[in-house]
Amino acid sequence: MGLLRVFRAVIMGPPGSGKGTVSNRITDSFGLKHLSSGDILRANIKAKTELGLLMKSCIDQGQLVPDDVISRLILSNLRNMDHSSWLLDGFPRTVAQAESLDSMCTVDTVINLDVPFQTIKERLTSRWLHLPSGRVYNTDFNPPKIPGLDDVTGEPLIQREDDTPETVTRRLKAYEFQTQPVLEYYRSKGVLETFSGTETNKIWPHVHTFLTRKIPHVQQICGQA
Ligand code: G5P
Ligand code: MG
Repeated sequence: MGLLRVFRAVIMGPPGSGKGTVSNRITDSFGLKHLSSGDILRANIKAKTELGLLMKSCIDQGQLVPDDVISRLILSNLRNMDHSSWLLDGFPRTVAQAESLDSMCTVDTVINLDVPFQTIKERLTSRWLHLPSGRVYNTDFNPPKIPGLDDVTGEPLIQREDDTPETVTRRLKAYEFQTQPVLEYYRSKGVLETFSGTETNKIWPHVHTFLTRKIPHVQQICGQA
């Protein structure tokens, strides 16, 4: 089949649009490695690292953490995955972050989940999370088999401190003013693919079809190079 190049994708969308849920399905179906900036930050908070302690109040208040801190953290993680295909979730979230990612590598595709804000507000207050793996549940949409426990490990689930209604509103504002310009940035580079809807189960088949076409295509082009 010739040489296979790695495939690099970013998944974007407002808080609660389903980035984590769709990422889990993409990694299951296509074997990309999943790197979530929010999961990494929460792991640092849980482990009480210096970085985690510094960032906790920002995150709890629904504000973005500083660009230089998060860019350094994510880029150093990506350097360790140099030879793997990956899916980046939650980064970049500002144009400055997108530029720092560009200075290291070219992104093949940006999947943009376009979900109305009202739908999001309803979802986030019923979210439960398995912190070590990043698996997400929802008491209405995909409840765990046993309430409060992770399906795979049986370990306890937690609720995020930034999922209160006031903080969700602040996170949506940060998205509107700081992250939406990143969509323009990628649109102008011709790599943005938008999927609109109010239900992940309806959005997912379109993402799956798109990636099925896209991933072999990248590999084919490089096989010929
Ligand atoms: P995060 O962790 O990146 P957000 O705010 O971008 O957080 P979040 O909340 O993790 O995004 P998501 O991943 O888009 O949302 O969505 P999800 O978890 O899959 O789904 C949300 C809920 O809805 C779940 O309970 C799920 O089961 C349910 N659900 C999914 N689909 C459906 C459906 O069809 N129907 C229903 N009813 N339910 C559904 O970032 C957190 C913080 O970290 C900092 C910031 O402070 C940020 O606020 N941070 C950064 N700061 C600066 N720069 C960066 N790059 C940063 N990255 C993180
Ligand atoms: Mg998430």
